[in-house]
Amino acid sequence: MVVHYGQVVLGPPGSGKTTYCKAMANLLKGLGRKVAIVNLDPANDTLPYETVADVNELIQVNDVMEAEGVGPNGALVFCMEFLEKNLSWLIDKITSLQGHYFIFDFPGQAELYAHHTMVQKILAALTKSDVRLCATYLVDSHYANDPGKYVSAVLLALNSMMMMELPTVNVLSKIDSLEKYGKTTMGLEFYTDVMDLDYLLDTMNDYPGMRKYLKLNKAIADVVSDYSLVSFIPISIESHSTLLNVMKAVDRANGYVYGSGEQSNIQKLLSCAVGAEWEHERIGAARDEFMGDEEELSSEEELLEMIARQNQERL
Ligand SMILES: Nc1nc2c(ncn2[C@@H]2O[C@H](COP(=O)(O)OP(=O)(O)OP(=O)(O)O)[C@@H](O)[C@H]2O)c(=O)[nH]1
Ligand SMILES: [Mg+2]
Repeated sequence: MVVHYGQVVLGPPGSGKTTYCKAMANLLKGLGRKVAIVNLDPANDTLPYETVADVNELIQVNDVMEAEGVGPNGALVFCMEFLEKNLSWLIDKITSLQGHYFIFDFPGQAELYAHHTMVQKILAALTKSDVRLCATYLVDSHYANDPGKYVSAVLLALNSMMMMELPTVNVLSKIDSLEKYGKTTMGLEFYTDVMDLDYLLDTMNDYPGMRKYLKLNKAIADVVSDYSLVSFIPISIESHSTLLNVMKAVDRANGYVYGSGEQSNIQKLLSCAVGAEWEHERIGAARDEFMGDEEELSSEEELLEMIARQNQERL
């Protein structure tokens, strides 16, 4: 059976999933990959990208609302259940394409993931059909401006990792607008590396209404710290360097770096495989570009050209 590679893009409503799908697809296409986007969010009526499959071809939220007399959320759940029952539609579309890298745009509603199992079943069916997947879980970086929201967003990311049972790359999205909401209490790496959350809890007393939830937040923070699984890569769709960091992490997580034959340079392959990268490489671009740091930018254009050249040579 032919092996396919791809990523499923998850995260709360408005976290930037659809925008990321388009930006990541454009970046990968620029680097010479054959990219196919699949929209599995029935609520996405106008799409900014071209798809090879769109769940709206199978079922539409408005039709369900009318026929079943339910609201938009009920209709969304119905649509995803319908998709789960008609998975051959999706699998046929995927397996009919050769040599494509897939990006799946998913809905954000938490109840689909917390109270239902259809998304897990859809992902399990794709995995069974030899689609090697990584989940890219997006969290809006403006949560970093509010300790309570940040702690709950980290918990949601952890929950997604546990529920989806896929290798996951967590992403702090819209890092370019982080400081629009005011200076964060800690430096960027505190939020990307999910450092000692007790420091954040101490600052919660300064937020009106948060004091009474301190015990709850402490319990949540302890769960997150005990698992010690969540960390984030900061991105902005305006910055190729930050998207490249996510690409590298996802390529490692879903095995693309080992199986695609794209990385012709053995040194690059090894460094990608063992995760050897400096702290500056991972979050430095975001910090330098968007957090007012004055260090010089690395030449992202040169890097992009080098990868594109490698792909050209391989073809
Ligand atoms: N400043 C900034 N805005 C962004 C970025 N990425 C996405 N956005 C904006 O965030 C808003 C939500 O983006 P979407 O891509 O629709 O988010 P989504 O997660 O697909 O939303 P739902 O499908 O409703 O769950 C849009 O206004 C985007 O333009 C980014 O990197 N920087
Ligand atoms: Mg969307």
